Amino acid sequence: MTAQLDTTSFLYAGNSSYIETLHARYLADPNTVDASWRQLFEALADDPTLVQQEQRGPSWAKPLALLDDEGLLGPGGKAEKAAKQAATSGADVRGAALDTIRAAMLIRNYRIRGHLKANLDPLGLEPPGEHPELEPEGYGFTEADMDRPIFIDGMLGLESASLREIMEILRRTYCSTIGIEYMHIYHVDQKRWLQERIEGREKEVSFTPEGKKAILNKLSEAEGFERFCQIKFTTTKRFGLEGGEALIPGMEAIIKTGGQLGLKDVELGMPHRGRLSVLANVMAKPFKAIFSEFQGNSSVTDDVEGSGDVKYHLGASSDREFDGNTVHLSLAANPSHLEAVNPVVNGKARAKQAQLGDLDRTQVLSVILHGDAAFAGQGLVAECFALSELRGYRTGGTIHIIVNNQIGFTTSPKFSRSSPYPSDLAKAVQSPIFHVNGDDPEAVTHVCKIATEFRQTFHKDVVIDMFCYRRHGHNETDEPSFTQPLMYRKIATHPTTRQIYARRLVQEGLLTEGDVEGMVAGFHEQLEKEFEASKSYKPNKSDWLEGRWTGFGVAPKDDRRGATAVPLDKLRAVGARLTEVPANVTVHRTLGRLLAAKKKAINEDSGVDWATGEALAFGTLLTEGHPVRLSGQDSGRGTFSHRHSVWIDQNSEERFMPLNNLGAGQAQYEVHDSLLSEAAVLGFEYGFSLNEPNGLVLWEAQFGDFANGAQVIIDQFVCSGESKWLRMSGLVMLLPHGYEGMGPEHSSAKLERYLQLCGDDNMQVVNLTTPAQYFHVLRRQIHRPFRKPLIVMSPKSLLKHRLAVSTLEDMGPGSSFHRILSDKGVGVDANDVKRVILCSGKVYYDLAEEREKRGLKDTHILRIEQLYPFPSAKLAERLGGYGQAKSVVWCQEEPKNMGAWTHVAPYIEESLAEVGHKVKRPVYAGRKASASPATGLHRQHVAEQAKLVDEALGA
Ligand SMILES: Cc1ncc(C[n+]2csc(CCOP(=O)(O)OP(=O)(O)O)c2C)c(N)n1
Ligand SMILES: [Mg+2]
Repeated sequence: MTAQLDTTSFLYAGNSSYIETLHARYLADPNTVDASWRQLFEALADDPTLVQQEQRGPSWAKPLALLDDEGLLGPGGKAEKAAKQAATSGADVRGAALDTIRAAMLIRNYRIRGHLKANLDPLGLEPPGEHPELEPEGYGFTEADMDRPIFIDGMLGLESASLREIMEILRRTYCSTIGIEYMHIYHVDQKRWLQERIEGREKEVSFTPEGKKAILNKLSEAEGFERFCQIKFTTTKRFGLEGGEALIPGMEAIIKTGGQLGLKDVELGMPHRGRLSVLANVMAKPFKAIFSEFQGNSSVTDDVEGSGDVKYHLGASSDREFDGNTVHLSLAANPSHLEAVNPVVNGKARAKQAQLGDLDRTQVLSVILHGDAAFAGQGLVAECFALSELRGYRTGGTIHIIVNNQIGFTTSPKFSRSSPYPSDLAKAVQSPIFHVNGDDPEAVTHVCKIATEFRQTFHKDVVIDMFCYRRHGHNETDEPSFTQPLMYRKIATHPTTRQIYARRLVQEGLLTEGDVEGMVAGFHEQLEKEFEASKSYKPNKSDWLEGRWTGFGVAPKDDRRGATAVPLDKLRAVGARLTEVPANVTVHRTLGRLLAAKKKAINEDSGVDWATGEALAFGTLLTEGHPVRLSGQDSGRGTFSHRHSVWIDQNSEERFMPLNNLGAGQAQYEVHDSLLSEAAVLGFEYGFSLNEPNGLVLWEAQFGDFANGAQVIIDQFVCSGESKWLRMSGLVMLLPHGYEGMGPEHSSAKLERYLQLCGDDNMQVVNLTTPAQYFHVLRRQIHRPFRKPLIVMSPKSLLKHRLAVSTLEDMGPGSSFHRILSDKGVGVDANDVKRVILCSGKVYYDLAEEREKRGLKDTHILRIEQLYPFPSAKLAERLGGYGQAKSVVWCQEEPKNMGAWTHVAPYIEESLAEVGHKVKRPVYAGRKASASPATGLHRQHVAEQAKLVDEALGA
């Protein structure tokens, strides 16, 4: 289970921050890095871009240097050049310069606003309007000027051209069935690249006869598949693609072009619309398998458990080959919640890139499909754009395709978005946006190709906004004319994309009517055969636990401790590396003192604190070859200034990560201060964990209550993904929790919510009290042959509590995680115990300290460290040991309607019953039910806390 990543390879992308640290050190002084690294850095000296790429920030930096990218003004500018040329040939100098300036302005305005006049809507509901900035007259040109050559100095790929030709090229390039928005990009090189790719005399969309036939063929499949389903499964919802079939040849173009440009893997995410068509016609899922599912059969083999999901949510994977290039496609399973899968897909892509050593991120691409209404409305779209350029989360650019059918369920765009296009948010990260008319499949295929080339060249997000329509209602049984009667009257008589394109190819003389009909009939015949075969179809394998998941299995029913103990000398060695400041790093004075204290604690084994327990867990996993990735707001230092896993040199601000300096052969530690988002970051880490079972992946909330901003990821993926889609995840969520008088918003991580989500052995929820328990629970995530998400109520004040410390022995040989902890060496003989207090988390220390103060000897405290799966049998055994106890109390800090009370009470009753205890049920000691999790008044907090401790101790 300790599959080794090739983390020693220089090109292992997960090493990026490690490489970066080393590279920075090398630049400062080549002798400070190992000889093998030195050689590599020397070899890279000619092309240091790979290293720099990983170091650079987002691409919006320094825009001012890039103004006047047309080079129109000033000495050497186009205007001056035109004037000089005119002077040498004796022409009108002023007129020539003016012509050039006016033509350049005209060209520039087409580049900026040409899309407004483009023919994008297949239904033509709102014909493109006129715009003075796009008419030559607006620049003082008249009909008489049309044929005079104008010097344009390379614009449109031409030295000079007549106004007639300029207009012809501009209209074709910017106002045809393609409308491009890219002039919001600051980078001249990216704009130039696009201009050179699309502008000019021979840059029109053009396909070979084979290319055209392939497009028609794909359209015939897309249309034929939907029609066939409509006939055979008339009343079944499938959220068909009808009206947007050009998506299918478009996606083919992305995979094919990508394959030519080094792509090996595509991580796909998409909503309901057209999903079945994509599965069949892009991912090559057998039609008979799909038809079998339509008949109500399961998509997995009988031996697989799980609650299952509807067919338009399931994931899939396959290999496609184009021109000898094989590309692996993986479609993420997704919930109904539109756009929620986006960060998951990106996290999956990032993990794959790390595994392939895809440092420039051209081998793995995420492609995400969207509906127009969802893309404009869902906040996760904006969050993912915000992630897209950040060092810890970038994936080298996502290709977004909006299937813009100009409607969302029953809502028209004018009611569902405030921006002109659904794609406008993409401008924030300077993505080029290709609007395209879905009834021109050649144009769609063309922009998909360009978008892929752009992404592979510049490694940033690209958006394709395919205008189309939805032929039926929201689903096939829904009536659209209640709400959009005019649109649907138009659609009723509108020919299909395939019909339009077939007619075009017949008119071009490429095909006969007979050829076209043959294509349709041939495909229909194939589907009939598949339909017959579907009746007896049985899936022969479930794509569960394949690839990197090979060797994992269903979780056993035992205590699942895992082998988490670590030899003492190993703990000391890792501890020494973690507290040793290299001579060339100047740490902050306070940190220096802290490290010295930690060093002493480890050397003398005088009690390691929470952060050290965590660092030892991470460090030992890393040295065992398991990468660790932690992300969250301010996670590098830690919100409570406790983690310090990145040391910032006080003179240079260079970053030093002790966990990446443990020794040769270690795996990579990544810690990322995330952007200030919860949903996208949690989704990203969840996605990462889906593709990296051998790494420890953690997301940390700043305070636990902020996690509800990511509720959709928790509900739809973390807690139910395995059951719905047979996808395991070992993701850890760290949620600071505890009542410390900080007010309503920073006290509760809403433990009750997680406990309420528990069922079917879906995840683990813990509320721990010692660093050693934390150490083991983290290591346990990796050292067992299955994966389950782990929800940790992580501490705040316990981070520095004098009693919340552990010894190295607690982590050393023979030690392990305990689901229940009892007091050591406290009180009297078990038979004399009168009161058993059960609790979980930080309140234990309040209870224990007060018990000591009061000298209570007959009160025993049991800590339920793991709340789910609940350790019922173990608790029964423990309670049975206190047969003389007169009361059993559940004590919690949280109000009665929160915390663990309603979760634990029935379990405790069952355990008491099981051992025939004379106490039948636990007594509650805690805050009364309340609307807000905690009081904002400190004095009241203190009084409430004292009262609940008092009640628990039975004063
Ligand atoms: C987060 C979320 N809210 C609401 C819904 C319900 N819903 C399903 S489809 C849909 C309309 C989607 O419109 P659009 O994104 O344009 O996709 P289309 O169906 O037109 O392809 C809505 C509101 C949902 N699935 N997810
Ligand atoms: Mg829509």
